[in-house]
Amino acid sequence: MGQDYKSLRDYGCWLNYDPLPGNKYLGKFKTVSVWGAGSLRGAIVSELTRGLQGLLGEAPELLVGEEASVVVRREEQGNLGNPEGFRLKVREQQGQLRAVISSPGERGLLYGTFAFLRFLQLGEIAPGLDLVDGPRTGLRLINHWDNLDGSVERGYAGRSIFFRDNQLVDDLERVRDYARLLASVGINGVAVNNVNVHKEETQLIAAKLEMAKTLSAIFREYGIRLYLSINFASPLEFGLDTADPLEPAVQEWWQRRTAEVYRAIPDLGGFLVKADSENRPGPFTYGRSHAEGANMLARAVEPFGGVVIWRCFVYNCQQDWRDTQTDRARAAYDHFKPLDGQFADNVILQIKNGPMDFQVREPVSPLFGGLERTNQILELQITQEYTGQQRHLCYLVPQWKEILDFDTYAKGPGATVGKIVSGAVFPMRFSGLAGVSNVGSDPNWTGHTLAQANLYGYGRLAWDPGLSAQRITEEWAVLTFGQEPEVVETIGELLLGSWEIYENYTVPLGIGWMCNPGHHYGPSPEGYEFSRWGTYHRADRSAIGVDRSVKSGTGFAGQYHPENALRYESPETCPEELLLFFHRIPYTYRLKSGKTLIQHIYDTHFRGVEQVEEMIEKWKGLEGKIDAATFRHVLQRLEGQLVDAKEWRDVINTYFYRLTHIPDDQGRRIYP
Ligand code: GCV
Repeated sequence: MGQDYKSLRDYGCWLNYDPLPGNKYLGKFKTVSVWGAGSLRGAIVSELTRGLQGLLGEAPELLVGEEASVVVRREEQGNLGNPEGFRLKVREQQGQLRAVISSPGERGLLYGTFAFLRFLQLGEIAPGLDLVDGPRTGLRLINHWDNLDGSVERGYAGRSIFFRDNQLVDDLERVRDYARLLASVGINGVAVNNVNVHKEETQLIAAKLEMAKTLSAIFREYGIRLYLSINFASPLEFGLDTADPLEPAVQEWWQRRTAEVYRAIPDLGGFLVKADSENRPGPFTYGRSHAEGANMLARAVEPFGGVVIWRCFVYNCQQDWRDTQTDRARAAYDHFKPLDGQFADNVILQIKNGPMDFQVREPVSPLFGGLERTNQILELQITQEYTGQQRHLCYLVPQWKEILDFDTYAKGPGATVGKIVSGAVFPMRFSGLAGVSNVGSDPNWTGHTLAQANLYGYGRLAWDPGLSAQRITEEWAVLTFGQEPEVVETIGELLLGSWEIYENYTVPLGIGWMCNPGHHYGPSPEGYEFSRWGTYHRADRSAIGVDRSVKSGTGFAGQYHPENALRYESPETCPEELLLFFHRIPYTYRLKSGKTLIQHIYDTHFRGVEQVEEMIEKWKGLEGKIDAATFRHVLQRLEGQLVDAKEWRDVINTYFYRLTHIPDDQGRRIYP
């Protein structure tokens, strides 16, 4: 593909800087000066130039003095403290607006610059504005599952933007554009290679280190640190006969290799590790604990200020479906809770939001609130593996908000996940979020243009988990499509309703996993029922669901603090959207709505399809009001979504009808 696509609107995402209509800022902000921004000066100056030129029609003049109408300057003083935070002050002086963006750190200046341009587009720059803002979290990371051959595991937007044929792509300019997008929402770290690290990828810390170095230099221009996923058993690939973390030769090997890596990339964030997980090697092979494994690596990166990010996605992926005692949901907590307090202080546990694997609905992982003495970050999946693969519109910010707002009761009421990952509940050296990237080489980055909102929303929530879904959505819609209220409102409605709609026509009440094995697209009610992955719903003709209560089930509910444990323990108090996650329920059970369980399943599936039809009508109302190519592209995706939603509806309804022989009380069409 040539470079032409770069001029496409959708390539610009939320940084297109279209001219502001009827502009109250016209003739303002014609001069800028930038002080003390160090290595980020280039990015800041270029952003202000691009932004102001685009929005106000005139490139600002760069001044050296402090007389400019936009001043960006380093300021040690003040109430900020956080070098990633900033203060944005706007005054009126002799009829002229003057904006001062200050921060004790270079990154803070960059984030303040992006915020200034954002507020301009939202119309919120006004005399008297005095805003102090800063990230609530320290680590705001993106994880790529990109392989060196250019494929992307669970990627739905083309090929890798970094790698091709085991080399870097030719177009590194695109990586720079990507770094800019990420920095605009405050991302400060990127792991560029897949957590499933194979032979070729291992070379990123050896023969192919130069590739990592090149990428790190580009990201550095935007204040983003590079992280590398590593294979725990790497020493085996370099001639050692063991990867035992307690073996001195292994420790030395890692120390030497790590020193080499840091010689090339002195500000490398650190290593990301998937160990003893889905057939990846780990310390269990040597009878060692995960603390022993992680701490060995932590000692290697420690002299360089690096961290080890250790994933908690550890479970038995060779389970026998006949075994009803083992419960995958329990696994992460059972493995890691006993190790709380044993990890080095530069080890960070990365915990998926739920106990299973990014299903459309899961309870929050009980490790949040369970781990009190361990650095931890929340892993979210921006790429829509189980949520429509960027062919369906499924805006995940409302889901992430529910997760972040979930009260763990770890220290009485108020210990939400958002506060835990902000380091506000337990003292932690490191905290934050990691999101699995939804980006690829497609011209619009994310396959579905509206999936850009998930990337934007992830960044904004990682910056401040307290932001509302409403606010984030409105920001994204204005920045991407302009201020026209009807457009902003319609897009907001479409996005904010889409997760629930997706849930309606796919899997009900927290049951999960009714998708096709392997690629995970489309319905297959028993696709994961007799497999090794620990993913069972155990539907028979009278009931469905897994009893995870303490009293009569697997005991998973007991992994939560008592307030939640008690709520989940009984079907009467369990939140209904999670009913089948925690309980085995007869189809004739009456939900709070008065409907039977089976009728609820039928109704939500019929309703879900109608809702997709309504989305299409709403979208059609935008014709002529937004970019024509974007309009057509999204319409096409929505039409495809409708076809697939009908497939989901019919397969799921038929499956349950055939099992139960209970007819739909509305007499709608179900295939016998
Ligand atoms: C990177 C799920 C996905 C895998 C992924 C894994 C993980 O199982 O299907 O593709 O592997 O999660 O998070 O490690």
